[in-house]
Amino acid sequence: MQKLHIQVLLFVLLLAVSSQAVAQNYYPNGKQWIEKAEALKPKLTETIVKPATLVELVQNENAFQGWEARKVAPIDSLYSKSIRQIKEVIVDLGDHYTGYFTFKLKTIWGAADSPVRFRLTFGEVPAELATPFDPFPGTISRAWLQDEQMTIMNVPSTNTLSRRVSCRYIKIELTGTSPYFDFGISDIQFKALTSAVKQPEALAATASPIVKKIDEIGLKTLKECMQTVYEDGPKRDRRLWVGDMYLESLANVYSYENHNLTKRCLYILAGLSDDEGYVLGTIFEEPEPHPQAGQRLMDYSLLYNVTLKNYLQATGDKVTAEVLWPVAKRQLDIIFNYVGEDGLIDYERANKEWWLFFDWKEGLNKNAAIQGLMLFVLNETYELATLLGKESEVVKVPSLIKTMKKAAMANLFNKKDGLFECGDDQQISYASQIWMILGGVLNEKQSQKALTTVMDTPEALYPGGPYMYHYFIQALINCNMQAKAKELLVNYWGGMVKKGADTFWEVYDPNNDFLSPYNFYPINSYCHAWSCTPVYFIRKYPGIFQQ
Ligand code: RAM
Repeated sequence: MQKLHIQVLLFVLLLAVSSQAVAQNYYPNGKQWIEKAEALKPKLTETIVKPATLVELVQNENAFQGWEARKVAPIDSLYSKSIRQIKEVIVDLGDHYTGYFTFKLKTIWGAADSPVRFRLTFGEVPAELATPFDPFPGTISRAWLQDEQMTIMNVPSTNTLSRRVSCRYIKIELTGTSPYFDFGISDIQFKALTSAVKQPEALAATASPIVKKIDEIGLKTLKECMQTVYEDGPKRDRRLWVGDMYLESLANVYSYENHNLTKRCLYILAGLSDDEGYVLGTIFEEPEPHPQAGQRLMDYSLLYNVTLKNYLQATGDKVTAEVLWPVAKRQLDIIFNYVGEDGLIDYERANKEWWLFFDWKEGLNKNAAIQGLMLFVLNETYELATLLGKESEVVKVPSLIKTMKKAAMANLFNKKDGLFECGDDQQISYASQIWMILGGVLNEKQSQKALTTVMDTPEALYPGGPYMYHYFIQALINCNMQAKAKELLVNYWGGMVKKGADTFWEVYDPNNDFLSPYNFYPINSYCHAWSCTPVYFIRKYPGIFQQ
């Protein structure tokens, strides 16, 4: 009896171990893919930036979030004085950078008989330095905020903060010193990092000044998010998210052309996909590449396929596309699993079992949006299959597209007003129209009507941030509303320019400077990947944006 028990136990153990081994290797080459990605890790370009000015923060109700940084003195006025006298100062790097902060301390008189201590705060925008961080009301980690205590044992010394930061402004506060010696700060340097090397071409001379400015800031935004992966934001979350990568890689094709970075990201996401072969929403690089386990984000998993297709078209690298094709094919199972015979997505179940993101927008019903996005992905994946000569592996896709379109029209489209509506309260949102248009459900005229009507419907839920604005502009272009696309791009991103953006923001609602998905606007990211896409539009469609 005892022996049997042990045998059963051993068998169960063996089963657990082997199923785990299987679980970790949904794709037999998963481990090699991670190695491949690691081999593609770019060496970052370093630029040393030396600040030229000191600023002060001035309250101004017309400035973004109520604060403006006003130049007060050249940097030498800091270097020539005692920091014990100054106590607190704000240094301006002159632009937004991502990297490492170094400064020197020099003795003025006496011998350092104690450590000295600073509080350093790094801000992407002025209000970040003017708003008290505590008591912290945010819903994500307080530690994202870039305030650091630095204790220095020796003067004179050269000191580098070990944390990589992302900022334009640096507040230096002296919080601990001794009365028995005096010292000053000198030689502040910021080592800026990026994997964007190429100098993108200049725009046509006919491009308007505001379009040029938007392009310039978009390029800057993308450049800083391009590190050893496409990060979402160099301040926060400093990691690869599929949706951000999708838009960054689009912009990259028309600017920095660092295709190896896209390749690396595609490999790493594939290698770190979950035990069922689904690409997870986000992964981390350190201390070693690992996924955020369980982060199933449906729209992002599906956009992996589109990124792969675009990568193939931009590079002609069939080898990579063929290697990763099984991953794309597997993502289609997400669609097959949630779409019923009738061609409609089981939204309730999808929404329960996955995170459907689409936008930071309170109350958005994503039923129509996910139906549209699935159609978009089916079309794009079928195109990928065609480019690879693999249509035979996805034979059911063309008919599924037809059924899903029909179902969308029959169940989610209100013929009377020409709009897609969803949810118990027949919610009307921009997101629903946009994604159905991108999914190819409406013809040109119907699309124009849907977009025009939704823009004339004050109660319609409008896009919550730049990520959805990207798809909005693409939808306008797809249905030939070129002038409107340009107007929207200029108004929306130009709105950030007018409010003083050095890089484009994660969150921007022209009606509310203080909006934050995390209940604390200073923790928003002000250099954010998904906000770089004007670069893509302006450069891909010069006829629309550069004339
Ligand atoms: C946030 C990040 C990122 C986005 C996800 C869904 O944490 O800002 O950009 O892709 O959410």
